[in-house]
Amino acid sequence: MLHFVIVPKKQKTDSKGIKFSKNVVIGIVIAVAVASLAAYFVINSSSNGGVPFFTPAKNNFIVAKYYQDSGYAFVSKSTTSGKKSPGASSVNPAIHITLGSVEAIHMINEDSDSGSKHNINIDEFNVHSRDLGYFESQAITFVADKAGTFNYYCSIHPEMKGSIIVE
Ligand SMILES: [Cu+2]
Repeated sequence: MLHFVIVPKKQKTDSKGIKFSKNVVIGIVIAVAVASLAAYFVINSSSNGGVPFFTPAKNNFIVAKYYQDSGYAFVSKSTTSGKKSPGASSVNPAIHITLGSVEAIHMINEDSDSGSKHNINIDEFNVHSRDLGYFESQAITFVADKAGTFNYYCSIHPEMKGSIIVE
């Protein structure tokens, strides 16, 4: 991205005009370049549909685990207060999302027991994480622009899957 500043000759002779010193002009050129670069990255930070968004995303934390008795599973990491019960309700939880909202899926692999890698995918929203090793995490932001019930899943372990309900 190049920015050319053309200073007309008139301006130099016009004593009423605002004169900028060379350093100020260079400063403005740099500021404009930085601002356009920042805008470029903000607009390109959208992950599905190329729709730019500027609102903070709602966070959804999900953890990949392995249980001796039940095998591989996604577990929700609720940020709301309440009892920490590792009951069946928190395994492969249904994620409820408001239509049109900006959502961030934070996936964390806390599977130290099997040592397997895990990933998370939501095909309809073009969400595909890397294969994450133990204690690796990845956050993926998307716009929930379709209503309905969709699956999130780990492509390595078919039993790791749950519903995303957008309404
Ligand atoms: Cu997995």
